[in-house]
Amino acid sequence: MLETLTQGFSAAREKLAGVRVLSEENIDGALRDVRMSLLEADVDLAVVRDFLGRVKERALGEKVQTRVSDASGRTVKATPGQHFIAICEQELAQLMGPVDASLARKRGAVSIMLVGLQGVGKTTVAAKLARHLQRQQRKPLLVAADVYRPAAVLQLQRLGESIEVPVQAGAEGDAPAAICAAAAERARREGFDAIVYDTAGRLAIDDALMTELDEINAAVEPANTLLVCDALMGRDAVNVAQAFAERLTLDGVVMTKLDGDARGGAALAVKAVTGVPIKFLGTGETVDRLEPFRPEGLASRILGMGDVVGLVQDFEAVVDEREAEQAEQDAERMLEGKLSLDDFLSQLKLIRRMGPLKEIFAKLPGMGGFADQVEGDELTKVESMVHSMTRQERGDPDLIDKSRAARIARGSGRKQKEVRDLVGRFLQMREMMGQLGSGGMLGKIPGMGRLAGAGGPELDPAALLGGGGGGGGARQGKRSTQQRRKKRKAARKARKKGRR
Ligand SMILES: Nc1nc2c(ncn2[C@@H]2O[C@H](COP(=O)(O)OP(=O)(O)OP(=O)(O)O)[C@@H](O)[C@H]2O)c(=O)[nH]1
Ligand SMILES: [Mg+2]
Repeated sequence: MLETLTQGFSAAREKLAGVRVLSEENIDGALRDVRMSLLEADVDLAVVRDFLGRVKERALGEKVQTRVSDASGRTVKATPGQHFIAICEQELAQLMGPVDASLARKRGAVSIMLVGLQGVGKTTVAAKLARHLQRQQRKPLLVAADVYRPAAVLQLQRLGESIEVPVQAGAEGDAPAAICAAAAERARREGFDAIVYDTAGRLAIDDALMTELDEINAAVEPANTLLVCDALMGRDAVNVAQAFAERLTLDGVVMTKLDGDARGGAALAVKAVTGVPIKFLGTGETVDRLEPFRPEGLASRILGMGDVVGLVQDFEAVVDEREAEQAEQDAERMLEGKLSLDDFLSQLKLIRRMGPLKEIFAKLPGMGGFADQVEGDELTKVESMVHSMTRQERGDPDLIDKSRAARIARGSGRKQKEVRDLVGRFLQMREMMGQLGSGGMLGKIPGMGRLAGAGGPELDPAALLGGGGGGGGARQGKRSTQQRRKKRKAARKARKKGRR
């Protein structure tokens, strides 16, 4: 996802690595790489020109502060290269934002009409949104208003079944607007407080399509009209969005298939060109692969700095309170270099529930390379090997010599080499964790700042720019995680009190 852009910014960062002052010359050099990657990512030309102009102007015009306070108030050194990247991060976020990913309501109910060309993911998004609304304690109704493809209704019904959301469809010959009006009526009658209308797609924008959407619009007056766009379409997605925006009042865009696209230019340019903000990202085929859009998060990911706030949100979506506490304790032990193979296994299992590992690691600064090692059946293999170890070995894998490895391999039905690889990988990871613990990235992980020893934390770009604009995502996350932790503590106390 978005690798093309990340490569461009990495190249720029490298070019500026040893630079003492930002000059027109070295900025131009760095921006050349950025320009190339933006164009390769299929970002609209005018948007590219604008973006580069703004970054250059700021990079030249702003005095580079070499000493700034980081999130914890410590004074740290900043380099001109870091300053440049911080400007890029803010400008990227600005380009895509501001975004309010919440959904509008009418008379207390959330209603959403989904529109878009054929095959972009409308039906999938309908189910994903229903799931999203369910998570917010709403009771959604799905409406199949695609009357042209017989399979379309079936598709939505299957999706609805999988998340236990009822699907309203019409009888043969019903007009889409009539189906939607009947569904709206049923929603009111039966107490549904959210409704999602899945409409038909066309190969191109034509009058018949627009008239049909106008009719549905007039019949049910949805509180939200969202355009579904396919990231794979690149710049075409932006053109389509423009055309829809000219005919319909759009409240937002859902950008789908971001998982299948290395370029991501559409995500960057759609707001700048059409004025319509992205509200959600679709990052996979299954119903839980929908993310409320956070421009700062995407900007940070594009710059190769991960998206720790997004990661924490993913994490909190899948774990309960007890697991969150456990994970926090594990993390503390990890950083003290006390990670055992048991901890490792339970962490892996927890992480697996958060979604495809490639994506999770993409949100962790510098961890992208680890994904393949734990993908697929690997987890089951790891599990069987760990279970064949003695308690002592799990706690102290350094003990595992050749003869122990042979025994573990026999016990788990794996090869000796696999056992050795696992131990090697584990030790490598533990070492990495140790390095993280002594400063660096952990300063930026919400709730872990205090664990990041004396090694001088990495810079939060927002700190460089006085915290204004789009940066500072990580710090926001830190604050809210601490708040949540406090809340959990308070809740525990209250429960204890109640039992007495
Ligand atoms: N990888 C990936 N695939 C997606 C995503 N969203 C949808 N798809 C796939 O894209 C294909 C089309 O999705 P649909 O939801 O049927 O698209 P649609 O817009 O309803 O299509 P029509 O009703 O024919 O216009 C399906 O195979 C989906 O599984 C996504 O975010 N990532
Ligand atoms: Mg469909």
